[in-house]
Amino acid sequence: MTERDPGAGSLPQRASSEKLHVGRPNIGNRERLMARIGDLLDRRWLTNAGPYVLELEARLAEYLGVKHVIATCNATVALEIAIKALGLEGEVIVPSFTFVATAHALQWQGITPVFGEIDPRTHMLDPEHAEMLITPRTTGIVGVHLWGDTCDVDGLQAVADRHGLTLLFDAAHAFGCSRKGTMVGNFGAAEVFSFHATKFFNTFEGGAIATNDGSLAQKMRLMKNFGFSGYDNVVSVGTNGKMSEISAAMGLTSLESIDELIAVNRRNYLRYRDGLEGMPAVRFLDHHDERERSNFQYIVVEIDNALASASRDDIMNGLWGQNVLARRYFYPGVHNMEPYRTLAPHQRMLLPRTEALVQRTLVLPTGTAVTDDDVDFICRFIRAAVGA
Ligand code: T4K
Repeated sequence: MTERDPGAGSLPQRASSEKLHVGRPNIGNRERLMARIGDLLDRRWLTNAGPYVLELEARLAEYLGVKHVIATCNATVALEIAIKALGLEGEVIVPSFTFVATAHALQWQGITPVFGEIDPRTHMLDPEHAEMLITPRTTGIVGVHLWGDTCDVDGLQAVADRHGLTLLFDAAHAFGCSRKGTMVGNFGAAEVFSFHATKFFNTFEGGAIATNDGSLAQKMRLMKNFGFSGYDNVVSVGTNGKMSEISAAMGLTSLESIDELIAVNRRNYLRYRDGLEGMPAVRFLDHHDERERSNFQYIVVEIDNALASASRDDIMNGLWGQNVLARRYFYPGVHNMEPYRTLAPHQRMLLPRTEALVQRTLVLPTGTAVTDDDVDFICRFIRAAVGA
């Protein structure tokens, strides 16, 4: 802690030594999961469009109200497949304030990610700034929904339409969320979900692509299975993006508990919001809107380093000292990571809002492994640390 800090001695101490994580996996009904695992072992059908994967795809399509869902091994490969199937090339505009996979999925196939600024209110891509970045080489925009909220879908769609660009969404954080009453999964040309262990709805590793475009869905289905259209018949370039049966078994089990998982997240979210209110140095990212659905899967605060007695990093280190493993997602911004930092060093100068935001954000633990007492402790700790 720095000299601005009120002193570790005056900060609350946590009694438990159990670690609290951002992204501690939620586990649904274990008996149902074990029964499904027993079944898949008995069937000796472990992957390659097995019955659980097909059932999960159908249930997800129903839940999202979307025509096609393609289950995948993770969201990164799903993004790569969608980008390839949509024929993106040249330059594609993405926010820098995202998990590095969004940009890597482009760079991996020789496409230049061009980093757009965020709207400081929502932390998501600002359509006006995105429009300023369009060049003759631009073919698309990848919008990213963050924190259980949705980005400015209408604004980005308008920019894409004006310039004949393809719009894809990284919806890794937005499974179970809606915008203007429509579930995420229905926007743009396609949307990609992550079902990684750290997501509130998980399949161990996994992801899915949702789209209402039948021919795009067919293309992506082929691509995720090496381009095979039946035995011995390869009709396109492809990769191995398949979800395994054990992952689908976890997904089906998680889906049965989804309402309870969201209810727990929502309760934690509201408790954090109450516990952190009234501190000028702390902004709780409040995206709660009764008219919309959210998964409430991330608790995000911004610490005003000038107003607080301790900086964001001091507070994070202090929390780690109490076994509360808060995270500073998405520090230091993708444009400051390799290879982007070296390929385009000037981007730093062009993204002042993102540069400021990565110094302020702190993501706090939530989910079924976090108790009311844990939330109360974390709020008390932050209040004491900022000197409120
Ligand atoms: N787009 C966006 C916007 C994303 O956020 C992500 C992934 C993707 C795309 C790509 O999706 P995938 O290809 O992964 O499906 C974690 C996750 O690995 C990553 O999936 C996620 N975003 C990102 C936001 O968070 P790390 O590097 O922070 O993971 P790690 O290992 O530090 O784990 C986070 C915390 O969770 C730790 O405190 C430990 C805890 N944990 C983790 C695992 C795996 C557990 O308690 N149990 C576990 O099994 O990236």
